[in-house]
Amino acid sequence: MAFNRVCILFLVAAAMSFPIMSSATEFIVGDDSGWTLGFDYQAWAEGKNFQVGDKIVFKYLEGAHTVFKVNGTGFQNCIKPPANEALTSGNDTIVLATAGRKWYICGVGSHCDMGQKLAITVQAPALALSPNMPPSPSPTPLSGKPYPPKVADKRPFLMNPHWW
Ligand SMILES: *[C@@H]1O[C@H](CO)[C@@H](O)[C@H](O)[C@H]1NC(C)=O
Ligand SMILES: *[C@@H]1O[C@H](CO)[C@@H](O)[C@H](O)[C@H]1NC(C)=O
Ligand SMILES: [Cu+2]
Repeated sequence: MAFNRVCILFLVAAAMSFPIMSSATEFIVGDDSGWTLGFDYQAWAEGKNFQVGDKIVFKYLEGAHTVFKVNGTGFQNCIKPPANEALTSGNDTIVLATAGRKWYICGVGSHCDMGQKLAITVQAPALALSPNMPPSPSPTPLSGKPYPPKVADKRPFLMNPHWW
């Protein structure tokens, strides 16, 4: 019985964790607006759950914008890295490989100063089959019951040999 319960628990845990582990989410930055001026990317990012392994895609008309990955200072002050570090395809896919805060800015003109910048926080993946799984809730025999008589035993009346 206990074995079966552990099996069921295992299957439930596996079913719940596998979609998280195997299917990465692809976020289109700005959704239908894409990567552009006059869009609030902080509002867009708010409440979204970015996980390691997910992708973000910057979509824009090639030549109209670019994407630089920067650090927090570069984000704050719109410091553009060397031009050869820019993503310029208009369909720039970035795999979120590590957890933590990530910052992106547009490198065209003063677009970053005008607000074309994105900061996100990437979450570490949830561990699925860790050895720290919660213990099985299957009932174990209670040792050290406060009262010696087993009158309070939860087994059905007819199955309790102590009544006979
Ligand atoms: C942020 O990046 C700039 C280059 O763009 C670099 O000079 C600076 O040291 C970095 N700051 C930190 C805190 O890593
Ligand atoms: C954008 O890039 C992704 C792969 O990163 C590709 O699957 C998709 O077809 C591309 N879309 C366009 C419009 O080029
Ligand atoms: Cu731009």
